[in-house]
Amino acid sequence: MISIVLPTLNEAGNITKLVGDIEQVLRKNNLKAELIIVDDDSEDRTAQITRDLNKKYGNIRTLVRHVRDGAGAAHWFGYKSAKGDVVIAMEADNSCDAEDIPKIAKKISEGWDIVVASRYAKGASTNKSLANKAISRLGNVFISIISGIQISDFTIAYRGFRREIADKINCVEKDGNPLLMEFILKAKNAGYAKITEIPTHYRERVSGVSKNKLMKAIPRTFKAAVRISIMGK
Ligand SMILES: Nc1nc2c(ncn2[C@@H]2O[C@H](COP(=O)(O)OP(=O)(O)O)[C@@H](O)[C@H]2O)c(=O)[nH]1
Ligand SMILES: [Mg+2]
Repeated sequence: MISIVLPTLNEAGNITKLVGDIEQVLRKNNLKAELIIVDDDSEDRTAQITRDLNKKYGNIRTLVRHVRDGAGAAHWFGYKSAKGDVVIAMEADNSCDAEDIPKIAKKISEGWDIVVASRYAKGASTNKSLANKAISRLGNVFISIISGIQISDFTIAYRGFRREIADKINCVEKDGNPLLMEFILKAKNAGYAKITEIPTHYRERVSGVSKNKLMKAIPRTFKAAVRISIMGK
């Protein structure tokens, strides 16, 4: 079984379409999955909407946290709560293409430990602004060099991995980008070194607002990357 982890903070305008898209892809590809919504007590009734969606689909678990300590912490909580053998994490703002779910699952079943849906791999696309893309790409090249991991996107939420990795490592970062990077580097250090990527088509959210504070996230991501690569923790 696959556990699909979706952290949400005020995604009422996005979650119904996303869940519908995911359920359709699962059905079409004969995949068995649970959807784990990690909601940080959104004001816009996101949790209530997903509980209602469960009445229709029956495979959705809504977990509500009453701390708001970041998208990274929410992801980590979702990873740890997963019951499937394979975890696939996504953003909940319709920026990730659900059609990649079977491709990621297939790669894991072929023996890969982590499969990242990269915005920068050959054949991928993203509508990020040019400046934003340049900074992100440069940062990712740096992380790839210091970690020795040959992928092009360490800070994308969209990835699949073996569930057991979340038991073998301990992630401490709270913000989104640092945690997403930390997970991959610590997994490699713990021996889960079969890490690969597939190209994805990433579209920035149309509904709702971004909660990512890049000016804070960028230095934290670098600091954590250096710390993990050099000190191993
Ligand atoms: N549970 C939870 N989810 C969050 C939090 N911050 C962001 N998210 C979710 O994480 C995903 C990515 O966040 P987003 O704001 O789109 O960041 P961006 O894509 O980097 O601009 C979305 O699904 C958000 O709803 C948070 O503090 N708690
Ligand atoms: Mg987003």
